[in-house]
Amino acid sequence: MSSRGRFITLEGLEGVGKTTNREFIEATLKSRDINVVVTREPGGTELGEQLRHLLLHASAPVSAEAELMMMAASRKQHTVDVIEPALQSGKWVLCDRYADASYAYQGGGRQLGLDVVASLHSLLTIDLQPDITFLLDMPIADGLKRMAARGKPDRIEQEELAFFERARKAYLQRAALQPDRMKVVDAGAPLEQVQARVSELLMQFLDSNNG
Ligand code: Z5A
Repeated sequence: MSSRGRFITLEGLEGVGKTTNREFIEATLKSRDINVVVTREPGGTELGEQLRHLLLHASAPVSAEAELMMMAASRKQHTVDVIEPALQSGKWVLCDRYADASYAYQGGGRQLGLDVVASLHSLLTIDLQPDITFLLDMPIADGLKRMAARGKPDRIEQEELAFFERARKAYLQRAALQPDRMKVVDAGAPLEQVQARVSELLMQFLDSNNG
């Protein structure tokens, strides 16, 4: 039987470079002959991608609670259908956002509170913890500037600055409580510097995980 794979996640606010660094991490893992499944949330399954579309483009109002439950529905399906089977078969999983995002955006940004997010995850037995999380962090205005070039913002991206400030604070508070898992990377630095730091942290992780 193959040993269980490792679960790596990327987190952070808009425009911090999750996609850019995800591609970099994927290439590094592949260069080490690690079989990696790359996926994202919300999304990652057919149902999840349909929920993603609704979450980002719903034309009717979406309550904070409904938003949290749709994120969780996507996460449950994704965990059961994609992430757990991959990890159990020995594959590694690299995921663009996972549960930490709900603590940041719905718990912090939408002000539902962290306990509500934790209770819902517990009710749905979403208890999988990433082995390492890269939290890409930078001032919000700079991230939004990077995103401005991308055209029309989606439903969540249209939120006011205070929403993103609360989400960032929740992310950083969570990282402070779990420093062994959540590695905060200064994402405002030039890309070469960001990737040098991501690479350093990834190498440490690989060395301690037989990668
Ligand atoms: N959401 C939620 O509320 N609750 C949840 O539980 C979950 C998600 C799971 C979708 O996320 C939305 O869902 C998101 C949170 C919410 N909403 N918002 N707002 P997403 O991950 O699909 O969307 P995103 O956060 O907007 O990410 P993104 O658009 O893919 O951006 P990114 O991946 O972080 O950045 P990037 O595409 O890699 O880089 C952006 C640009 O900056 C690009 O031109 C790069 O070339 C450039 N870049 C990257 N790094 C650098 C550096 N270091 N210097 C200069 N330029 C750089």
